[in-house]
Amino acid sequence: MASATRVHVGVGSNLGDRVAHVDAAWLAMAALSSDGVVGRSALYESEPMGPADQPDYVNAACRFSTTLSPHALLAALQAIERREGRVRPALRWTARTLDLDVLLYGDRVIKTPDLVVPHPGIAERAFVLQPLVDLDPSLVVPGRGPVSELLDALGTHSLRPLARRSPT
Ligand code: A4P
Ligand code: MG
Repeated sequence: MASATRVHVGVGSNLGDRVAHVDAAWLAMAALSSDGVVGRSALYESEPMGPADQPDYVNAACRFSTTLSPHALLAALQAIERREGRVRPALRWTARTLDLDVLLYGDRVIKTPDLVVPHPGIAERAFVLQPLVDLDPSLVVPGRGPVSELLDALGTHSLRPLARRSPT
């Protein structure tokens, strides 16, 4: 059996029932996890980075171990996005029901036309770093440093913690 790699996935939504889309993504990722377990961070709300004429985002991060290759993981995440009604217009950074990004794939550095890991924006986005710190404060982004130090450099003023509807 292939050995499992620990991965971190960024989850974002700014259309429809945002928390429901994030919850659905967390549940769906259990099928990709080698032991069925998926850890998840708290939820955070923030203004959109990029075009401002769209609703605020809800962001979180998930962590699990998987035997899927990096590209198979990306394809599986895109299938979950489609199931949650994601439509991909030609324009980048438009509003979406669900966005799933491969933030980290173990300590691998991957640079292919359709998959770049660590995710390129990771060190500049508090809405990515704070959820990663929730999951694992000692986590290190290959080539960039510990998530806690990257977050300290940015600050968390742009984030609003969001309550879950029901305990998990
Ligand atoms: N791709 C390359 N590397 C990766 C990766 N590590 N994970 C490729 C996922 N996909 C990766 O993505 C475009 C292409 O990126 C994919 O086909 C894949 O092959 P997309 O999801 O179709 O488009 P996108 O999300 O609009 O573009 P992009 O550049 O991935 O944007 P980001 O970085 O996902 O940012 N503001 C707030 N507050 N919160 C957010 O979550 N998110 C975005 C989108 C903008 N503003 C935001 C937020
Ligand atoms: Mg994306």
